[in-house]
Amino acid sequence: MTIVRTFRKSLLLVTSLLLLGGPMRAENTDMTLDHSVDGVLIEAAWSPVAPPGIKTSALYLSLTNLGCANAVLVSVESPDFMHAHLHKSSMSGGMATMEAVVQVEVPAGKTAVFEPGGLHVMLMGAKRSLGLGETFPVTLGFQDGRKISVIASVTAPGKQPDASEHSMDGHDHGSMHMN
Ligand SMILES: [Cu+2]
Repeated sequence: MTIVRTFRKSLLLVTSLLLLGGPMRAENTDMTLDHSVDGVLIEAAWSPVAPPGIKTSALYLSLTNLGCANAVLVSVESPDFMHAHLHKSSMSGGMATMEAVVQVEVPAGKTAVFEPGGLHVMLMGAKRSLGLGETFPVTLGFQDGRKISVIASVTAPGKQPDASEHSMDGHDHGSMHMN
């Protein structure tokens, strides 16, 4: 990667994503959760339901870059939350920590997976309570100015839509990544 990184120190991390997936995925039939615009495919945007009264939640998804150049995710926003930030969780010495991430670079042909224990979008200041099964819009902003909007589903705690008993969440091609 040739991009010069200027935020090496401090808590801010510039993350170059390595890929958890193998070959590019087959076309997905789940129209309610997938969105492909300008060569970026967002799949399975999901957010575990927050406990009553809690206005902070996390958003997970997978982002596949179908284009020929790096896709660099720099912002996330939702009309249902005051703030949304890119974060990365990790374990160090048995302690879970979380850091802000300035941007997420996804090389051409690769998939970045946002999942519990790793990359996620921190959603803060919910403007309404979002119950199980509800959805909310999220817009992803890229360095080149592209904006991609997707609909995220509120799922049972810790559950990806894939793992849900909900029939509309019909991923059946084994796209979950096991650690
Ligand atoms: Cu976080």
